[in-house]
Amino acid sequence: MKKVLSILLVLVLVAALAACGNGAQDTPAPVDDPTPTPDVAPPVDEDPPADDTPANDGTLRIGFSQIGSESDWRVGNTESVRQAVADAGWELIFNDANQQQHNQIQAIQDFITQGVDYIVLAPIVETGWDSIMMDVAEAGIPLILMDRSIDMPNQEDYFVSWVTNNFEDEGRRAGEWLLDFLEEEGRLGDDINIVELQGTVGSGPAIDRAAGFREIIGGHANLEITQSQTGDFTTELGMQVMESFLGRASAEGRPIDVLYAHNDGMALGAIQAIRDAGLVPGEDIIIIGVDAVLLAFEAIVAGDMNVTVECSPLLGPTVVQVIRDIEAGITPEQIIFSDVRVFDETLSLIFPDRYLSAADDLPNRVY
Ligand code: GYE
Repeated sequence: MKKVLSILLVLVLVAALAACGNGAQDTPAPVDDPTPTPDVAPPVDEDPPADDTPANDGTLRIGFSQIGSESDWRVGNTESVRQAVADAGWELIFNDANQQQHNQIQAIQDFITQGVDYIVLAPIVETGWDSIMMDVAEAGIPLILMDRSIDMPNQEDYFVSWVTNNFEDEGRRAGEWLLDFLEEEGRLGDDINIVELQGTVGSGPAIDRAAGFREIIGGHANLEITQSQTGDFTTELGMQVMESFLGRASAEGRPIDVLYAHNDGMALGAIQAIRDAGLVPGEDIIIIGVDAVLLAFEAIVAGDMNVTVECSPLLGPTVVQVIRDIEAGITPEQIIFSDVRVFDETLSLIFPDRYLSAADDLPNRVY
């Protein structure tokens, strides 16, 4: 059944591309949206087309289902897509799902009803997409997966390309940095208690960042993850959960040596909790974050945080390139990863080939 659907999707795409090639100039209306549909209620659209740009003048209409605005990373990601689509001169139909999967499913349903030309989806969690993905395939709308992963049978048949970062590698790089740092400090043989602030439960980056980190520290029995809980990728929960980690650590008499936070936002919240507990962040507790947001760079330069592993949210231009390729009849790559770089203010001075200086790169930060 799924194979049939995906073959159908491919056929529709081929037909659409062939039709474009046969006189796109004199038939400006998109082939899969030949008639205007004025009576269909549009979803929330914060980015209306310019007055002189009617909806079906040949301009591509891109439906973008975004997770929410839970972190600076996410805000930077939304901005990157908005800017890239605007630069291309296309129309963006944007929906913020407020961290709710059911809102994302509803938004995609609306995109199908509206007959958008492309759908861009940043899926909050990995599972639960089977039925809506089949609807998209049936509607013949190419879907580009951005940022997080999905997990369903034959998933690769349901998106034309996945523009993302390598979350497992990010976890590995965080683990490697910790080993190098402990070695440098002469503590690699000591008992080290690590607490972990996980991302949103069931999300690709939470699953993969946990796995990659464990893969690296797994060979060191003296490095133990003593507490691990989700902070849902938010600064507020990062602070609250760190408070409870600290409470339990002191009740059990097991001081915390390291915090591994799955994003910088949670690390920054945790820094506040550490201060409130009368400890010195970055010294009493080694703090590792992921994302490389501006505030983390400032915290590293100030000595409050030790390292951040970069995960670029600036995926908009790549998404636009994928759409351009499809429009030109070029098959885009199935998975497109960004580079992973690691920024600190200690090891980068000793191993400049492996780590980069946060102070040096601070002026270049755009999110
Ligand atoms: O690390 C976090 C955001 O999915 C990679 O989501 C993204 C993550 C990012 O909320 O800050």
